[in-house]
Amino acid sequence: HIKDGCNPEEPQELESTLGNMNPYIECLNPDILYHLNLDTVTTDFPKVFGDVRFVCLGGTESRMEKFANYIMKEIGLKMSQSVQLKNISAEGHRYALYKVGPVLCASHGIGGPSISIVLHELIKLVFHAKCQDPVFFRMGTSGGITVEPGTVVITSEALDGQLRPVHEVVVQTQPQLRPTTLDQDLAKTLRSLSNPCGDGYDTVLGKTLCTNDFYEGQSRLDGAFCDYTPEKKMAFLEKLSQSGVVNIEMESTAFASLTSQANIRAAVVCVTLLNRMEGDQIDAPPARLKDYDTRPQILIARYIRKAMYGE
Ligand code: R2B
Ligand code: URA
Repeated sequence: HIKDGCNPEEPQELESTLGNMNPYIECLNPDILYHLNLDTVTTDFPKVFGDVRFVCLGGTESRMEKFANYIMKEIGLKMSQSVQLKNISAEGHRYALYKVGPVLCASHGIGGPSISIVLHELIKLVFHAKCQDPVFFRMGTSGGITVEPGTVVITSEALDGQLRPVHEVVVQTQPQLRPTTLDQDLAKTLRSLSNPCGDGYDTVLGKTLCTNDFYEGQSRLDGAFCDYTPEKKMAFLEKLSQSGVVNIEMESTAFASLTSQANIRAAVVCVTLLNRMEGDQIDAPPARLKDYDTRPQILIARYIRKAMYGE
């Protein structure tokens, strides 16, 4: 459909597909995405980032660099031998950002505050670039509840430390409870791309508990402090299991609430490093942890290849 007054010879101006964006962004010239070391005057966002369709986040810089190299091969993108993938945000010294054709790969650090900062800036990035219906993924690690270590969990619902399906943001002293909606169709599609016989590990859909701490927040007995008993710890983990919680991590509520606020389809895919019913310390050998780390990446790469090439 061509709008009145448009010249069909000229490329159509695309609009951002995002919703509910901050109206004051339009007044910023430049808009400085401080932690990504980007700004809208020195970088032409629609030109550089306009083709982005998938935004993949993971905790560490090294995981995201590995994923960027892996997805480059998976989608058959070749870069000339002298050109290496470049961390676009290196000078910001906070997060890593790589662009591989339509796939943007970013690190998010640990916890809600860290992922929330990079998500504000990534959402503004795809907004300024006028990306069309970008899909966001978080690929991470987690502690499993009853499931075998190495199981891949696709989050059906993200719950906060009080088991509420919300992300609490304190704005001008007032706690705001933002819903942690995730795209259920996307989660099911991802699940359908697992291969229970061939993969050699399970991929399940289930609820994820998101905490603000790795130790007491996740009912561990191995933090610097602990004022509950082993029995209380187990009672809490049992309660989680009975509520349908399959894993525990630290970013899903912020990730789900920020993406859903902008009407962005999003999914959380985390591998479990241990079964919390059996212990607290992560003692799997490095080679096994490395293998676990690739599992969410493999599933997300299958999704991206299918979306790009139908295979
Ligand atoms: C999983 O692993 C990290 C803590 O070790 C944290 O970022 C998370 O969600
Ligand atoms: N990440 C977490 O947040 N918890 C775990 O137990 C393992 C990884």
